[in-house]
Amino acid sequence: MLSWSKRDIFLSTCEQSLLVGIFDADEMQTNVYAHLNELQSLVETLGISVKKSLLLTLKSINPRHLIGNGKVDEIAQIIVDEEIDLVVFDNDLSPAQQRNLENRWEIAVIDRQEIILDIFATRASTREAVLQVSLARMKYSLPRLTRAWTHLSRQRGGARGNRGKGETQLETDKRLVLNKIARLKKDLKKVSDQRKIRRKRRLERSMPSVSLVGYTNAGKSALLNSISDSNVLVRNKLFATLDPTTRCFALQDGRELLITDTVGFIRKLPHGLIEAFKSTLEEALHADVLFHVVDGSSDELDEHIRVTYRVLRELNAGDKKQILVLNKADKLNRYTREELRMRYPESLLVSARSGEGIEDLLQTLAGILNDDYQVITLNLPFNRWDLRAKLHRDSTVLREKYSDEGLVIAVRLNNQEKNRFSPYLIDTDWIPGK
Ligand SMILES: Nc1nc2c(ncn2[C@@H]2O[C@H](COP(=O)(O)OP(=O)(O)OP(=O)(O)O)[C@@H](O)[C@H]2O)c(=O)[nH]1
Ligand SMILES: [Mg+2]
Repeated sequence: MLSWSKRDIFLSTCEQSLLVGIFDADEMQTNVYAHLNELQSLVETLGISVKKSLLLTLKSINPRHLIGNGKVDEIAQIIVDEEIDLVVFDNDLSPAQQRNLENRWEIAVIDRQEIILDIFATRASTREAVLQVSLARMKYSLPRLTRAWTHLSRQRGGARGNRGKGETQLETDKRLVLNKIARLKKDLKKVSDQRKIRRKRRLERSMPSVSLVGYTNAGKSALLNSISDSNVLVRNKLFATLDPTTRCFALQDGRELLITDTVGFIRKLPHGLIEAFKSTLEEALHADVLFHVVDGSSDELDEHIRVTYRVLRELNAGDKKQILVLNKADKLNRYTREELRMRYPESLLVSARSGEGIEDLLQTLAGILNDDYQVITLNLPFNRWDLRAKLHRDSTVLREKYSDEGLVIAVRLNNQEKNRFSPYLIDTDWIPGK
């Protein structure tokens, strides 16, 4: 087994891969193909082309190689005939199975988890994301590393002295990785403390906010662009977004909102990565409303929605107010549109590309926010000009006029903010905005 840095270099030289998917006989054939197609996009995202895909059913699990000896030989032949230099399994491989297959085929063998970890590693752009991905990779490599060393030390011949040396080497190596994990955790804590301060500042503002969540490649970043006209990275590559990116935009009535993009979810997201991104996602989930974005043109729509709900529940955000947004409407014909409307009556059909449905989406959002944010009127005394400045900075001020005692100001606030300003609240029929 190769060490991680050597593995990185090695993987970057791989050109032609063979994909292997294993399915139960009772699994739907279409699902299995969709999963393998998804694995193909993941592998291609890393710049490795897919020469061939194999679907296998297993009568029983062979603990040594996962697949039976006959299949191991058959694949060995394909590797030679097709000049394959990388085999990727859709199923998880144990560290031992991975090593045994690599020894047998003499090329790199990796699983879906490792592919996802690698994609995250290449996409991480902020310091926090880089640290989080490194930590997840270290944790993934620890058991593999340990067993690899045990295996190597045994290979060294088994003389007593040698074995002792092997064990020392293993211990040293383990300690190095554990030290690195401890250091990464410490660095991460520092970075996330800083983020908490920023979040607190943001929460002190009463500006409403919305977060885009959903399966990878659904079009969240494209939708953010379309809504905020910003330049967030949009790519036809999975996981183009790793760090939440926040923009500000205004509704038609002038109300300003924050909109945050998040990292896409995926089937079988390695657990270490869910952990890693929890903190980053949690911040986004503090939003007033979630746009749950799905690729409406995907055959795997139902599964994508299910995966996203599951992750949201894991993040304790299952009950959050959300709008199901079926994106890529420009790719749908009349019949599919009708069918989707019947299957998901609560959803909105939009296209980030053509702009279709975006106005409806923003109006629905405004409706939800109206329930949370109210227009209230305050009478601020002249000696509290600081409060006026705060309202102008952090909320939407609709109108102001001078009165005998001070300034009458109509402003949109949520309940929490409203309580803060309750001493100055006045009941008036002065209609704001007119
Ligand atoms: N036809 C069509 N394509 C779209 C639409 N919205 C996005 N796309 C394409 O879908 C692909 C993925 O879009 P992104 O916005 O990067 O998707 P994402 O949900 O942010 O993906 P991750 O960041 O990986 O989670 C890109 O090739 C977009 O151009 C749309 O409304 N119509
Ligand atoms: Mg994105």
